[in-house]
Amino acid sequence: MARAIDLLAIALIVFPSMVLATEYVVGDDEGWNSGVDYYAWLDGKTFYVGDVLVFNYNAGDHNVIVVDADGYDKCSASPNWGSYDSGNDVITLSSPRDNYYICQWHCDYTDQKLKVSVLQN
Ligand SMILES: [Cu+2]
Repeated sequence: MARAIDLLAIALIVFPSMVLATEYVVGDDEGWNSGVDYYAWLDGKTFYVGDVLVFNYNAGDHNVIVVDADGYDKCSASPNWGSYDSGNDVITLSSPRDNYYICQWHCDYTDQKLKVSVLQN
């Protein structure tokens, strides 16, 4: 019986992150591009630690820079906490906090930026 309870406890700890992790394609079919309404895309979504964001775009046309709240507000790529430019960038949401992503070329002019708040699961 004790062993069964141990296994249940382990399952409850492990399953949320391993089995229930969700992969989100940012912008769905529209991808990571200028002119996409990312506020609308975020609507109704809740993100948890372990979930994955996929940024799809034509490499060379855009990029993904991880910034802080200030960089997000000002469309500034400084501080740069990570940058991606493959056109198929896969980012795991690894901790419960707010994450900020901008395209350094189109953040200002077309609002190509994304704030993802991540909850502990
Ligand atoms: Cu762009």
